[in-house]
Amino acid sequence: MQRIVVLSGGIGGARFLRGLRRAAPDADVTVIGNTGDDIHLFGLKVCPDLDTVMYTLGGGIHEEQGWGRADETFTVKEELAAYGVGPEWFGLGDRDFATHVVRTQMIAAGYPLSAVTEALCRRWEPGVTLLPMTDDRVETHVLIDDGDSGRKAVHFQEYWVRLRAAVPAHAVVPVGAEQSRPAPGVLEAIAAADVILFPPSNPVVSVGTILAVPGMREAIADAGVPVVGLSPIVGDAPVRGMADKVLAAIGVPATAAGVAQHYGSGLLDGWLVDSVDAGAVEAVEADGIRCRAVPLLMTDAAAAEAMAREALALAKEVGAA
Ligand code: FO1
Repeated sequence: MQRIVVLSGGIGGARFLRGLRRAAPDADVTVIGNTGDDIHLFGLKVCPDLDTVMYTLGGGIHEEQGWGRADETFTVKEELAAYGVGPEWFGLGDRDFATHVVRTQMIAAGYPLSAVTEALCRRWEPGVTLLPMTDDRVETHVLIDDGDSGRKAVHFQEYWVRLRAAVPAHAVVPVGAEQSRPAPGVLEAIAAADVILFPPSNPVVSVGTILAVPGMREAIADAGVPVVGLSPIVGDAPVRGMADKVLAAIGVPATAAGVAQHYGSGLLDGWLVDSVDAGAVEAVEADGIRCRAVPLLMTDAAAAEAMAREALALAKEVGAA
């Protein structure tokens, strides 16, 4: 059985994984999920990227929105607001709240996040093994302007959701990453993998944060198996979200080739760019990364499945080389 490891953020990663499950229904898929987006709100631990993967693969996601639950209501949020308790800018729905209550209760009882995630997945049956990148607390902060001359760090969700990434990001810092350790099963899954995939997730705040966990990069490089990524940038703009804003913060051009070069040939063996970026293939290959141009817009599950097939085909090709 083919063992596939995927480093995933939220919406883009989750939709790609749905395609991968269709493309390789018999594969043993382990997802290493970003937890740098996690936030504590109302005394509860919220893990947006883990939940987005879990709900998307488990059939509970709000399809159009890409995050949160389908058929959601917001009574608890409204009641909290009536008490003057915020933040109001983060949309936590009633159904979603239940997930965070269970998670927080289990963590308070002493269970690590990896065990909690496993327990939550027992309900959702995502068809993959979903592991948080770490059980330790890592929180992505973004450095923005404050007043005339100062700067301040805000939580990634405040930058992303409240500020809609509309202000310049001067730095992106995964606070706590340096001291974190990969969660149980993460290094083992990488070492046992036949293929490692980087879905079209945010290269800075999703895949980049996972790679910031000590030991992760080395484990991937040492696995000695094909590592193939898919560009989240199509035609010089992010497919979703505001990846260009955080790429600027780390000085990486928001282009399909720029992201491949940022990961580098030390990590990546293969890279898929969208057909409109076919002109980037030569530059990526010149950097020692095998590159193909294929359609990369996940307009529906069939398109995501086709992308996953292309990624596995490229992995096979670089593996045979
Ligand atoms: N994204 C938004 O744009 N607005 C929201 O109010 C919001 C709430 C939210 C609640 C739970 C959850 O799991 C995700 C949520 N997201 C929301 C998505 C999230 O902010 C980001 O898209 C991811 O963290 C980036 O991967």
